[in-house]
Amino acid sequence: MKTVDLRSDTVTRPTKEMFDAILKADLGDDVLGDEPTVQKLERLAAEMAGKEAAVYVPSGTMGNQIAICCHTQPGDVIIAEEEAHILYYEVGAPAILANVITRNVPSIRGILDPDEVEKRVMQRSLHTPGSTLLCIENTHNRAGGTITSIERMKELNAVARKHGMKVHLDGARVFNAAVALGVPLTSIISHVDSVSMCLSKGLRSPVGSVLCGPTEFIERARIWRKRLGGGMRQAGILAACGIVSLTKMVDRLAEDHKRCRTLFAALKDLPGLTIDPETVQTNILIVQSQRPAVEWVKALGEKGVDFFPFGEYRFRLVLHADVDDAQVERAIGAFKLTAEHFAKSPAAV
Ligand code: TLP
Repeated sequence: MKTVDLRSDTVTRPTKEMFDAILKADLGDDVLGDEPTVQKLERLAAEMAGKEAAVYVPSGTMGNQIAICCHTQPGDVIIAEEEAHILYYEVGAPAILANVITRNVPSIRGILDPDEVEKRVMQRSLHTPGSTLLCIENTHNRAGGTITSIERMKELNAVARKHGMKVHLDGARVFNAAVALGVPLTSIISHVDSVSMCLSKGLRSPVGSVLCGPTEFIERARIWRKRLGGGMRQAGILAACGIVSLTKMVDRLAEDHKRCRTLFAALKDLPGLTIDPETVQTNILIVQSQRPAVEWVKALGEKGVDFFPFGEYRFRLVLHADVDDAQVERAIGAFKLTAEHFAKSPAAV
């Protein structure tokens, strides 16, 4: 039986429509600037984001890091939530590529508090570096797919503006936020200067993200992409999938959110597990466990359900298009059996 793969929404396989689009794609050389399918994707992404321009990049990490490089000068300060992907999972790239220092903001459920942000703003002086960029992550991965509201985006933007800072949105899953809130994407993105949006998570593309922003910013981003080795030649093969992602895959994210709620309802009262209901907003469940998370991962893995630990007593379950209702039921069954088994055999102290 097929494994129920709840490790990440990055694991989705391209759809038949994507394979068909690949076969039909007009191709050129994107490094030479004549890739029609990449250009089509970039125009579409910019239009959907309500920004002047967009550049197609191989990954969300590259989109974020290029944005930081373009918005800052070496020695500047960037401010981000303390468990933001940019700080937590990009292997120290802001220090290495943009040569910036970071001020990390603790938060409740991944949602930045404007006052806490403002406390960490530094004015450039003979003695101190200047803060030039605020990074927001919406939805927030490590907090459990939590949404920063439009109102909060507006407030954060106001703090950044007040101090002459730009705002970059790690919008790897910003479509999940828009679908869950039932609002147009632009109502979230209009409060930031740049956004990186992933096509290869819930939107099912095999590869790629789009970085969107003002024309002049995107021209500099293209130079950074080349510098980092992210220039791709007949990238229309991949961009063709990206176009399917943006035109056909957005609305279906609601199904992942619904299945996430189903899983939450079944797991929340199991012995040995707790889930903060306030974090159940999109397609990610963060579960606290009394026993070490690795024990749950191992036990469930033996029953054909895969996921990652997200801390010593914390694990993450991610819903996506390649997990259907029947697989959710199988996962629930496996969790129930494991919880019963663990309840009968107390953890070694
Ligand atoms: N996140 C991955 C892992 O790196 C944790 C995942 O499985 O969720 N921003 C956010 C908020 C992300 O969650 C991710 C990927 C990225 C950026 C980076 O995207 P890629 O993997 O395309 O570089």
